[in-house]
Amino acid sequence: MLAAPRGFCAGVDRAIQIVEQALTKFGAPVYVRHEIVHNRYVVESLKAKGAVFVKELDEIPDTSQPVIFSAHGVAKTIPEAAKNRNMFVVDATCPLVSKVHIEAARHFEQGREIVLVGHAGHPEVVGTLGQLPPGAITLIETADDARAFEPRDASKLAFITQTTLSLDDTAEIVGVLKERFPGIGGPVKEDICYATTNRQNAVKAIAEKIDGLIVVGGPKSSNSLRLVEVAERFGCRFSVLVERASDIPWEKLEGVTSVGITAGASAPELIVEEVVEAFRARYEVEIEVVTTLEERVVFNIPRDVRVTRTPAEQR
Ligand code: 0O3
Ligand code: SF4
Repeated sequence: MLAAPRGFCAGVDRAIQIVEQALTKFGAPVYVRHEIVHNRYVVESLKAKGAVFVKELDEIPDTSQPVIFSAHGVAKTIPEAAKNRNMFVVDATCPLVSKVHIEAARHFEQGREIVLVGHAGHPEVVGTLGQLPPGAITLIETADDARAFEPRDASKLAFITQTTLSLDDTAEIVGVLKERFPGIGGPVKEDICYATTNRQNAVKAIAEKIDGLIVVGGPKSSNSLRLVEVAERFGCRFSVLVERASDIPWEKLEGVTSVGITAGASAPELIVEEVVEAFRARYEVEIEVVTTLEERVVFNIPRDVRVTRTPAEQR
């Protein structure tokens, strides 16, 4: 069973297009801070076209070539450092991550203490925490953290979340916060994006009908890891993350008759096809696509790097 929606979301598609179009427009090298998205195949393909990936800006020589920030977003200090070095910055932060940054700034201006629900050390969390001065945002990771959290003033509190979290875990954490602090400000539910939501729901829709789930995605990809968890929690006998077809643990598939396949928001469909082909090489395969919803979200490419016209401009 092929879950749908799966694979690239609008933010990932936009981020990859930004690198590709920057390469077309300005030639190589184009510098990218952090993996543009958490997928080795995507990163290696862009490297082969002339993208140079760095961890930090100080690894980049003085240059007038584009410097691209990854889809996960960056702390305020990063564009400041780039400006000091007169870098030509193109920001590939997903607009739905930027939206959370704007919410954080708004709460801060209104004098609220902010709780961020997310995973410590993840680049999106580092970027969101770095939107405001140290101490303005407290990170909480679990429902127990939410139970233990002591605000400075419970009447001036707000929450925001990472975009790629588990819907169920986050509902529990937000539930604890709302119960303890009924006046807490924040989004209606959380800041988990449409793509994360739809991919988790698509897995839930097939979980009871399959013996196990293969999730195509990178080991650092938060949204992909959440898909593995969803299948485990909804009763699949096994649920595994694979970067390529060669990672499929065939020994776990003994006696299995029905397998689900999905892909995280940063995983190319080409690898889903590679996985399906690997099954065809070993089994007689019958494919059923289970579509829970059609996605139509598209984000524009920044003008600075755009070589193709937007759909609106083509009209
Ligand atoms: O945030 P996550 O680890 O899931 O990142 P990926 O795998 O690169 O997918 C894109 C999602 C993103 C940029 C943040 O929402
Ligand atoms: Fe944007 Fe969601 Fe995709 Fe992240 S997973 S890049 S927030 S659309």
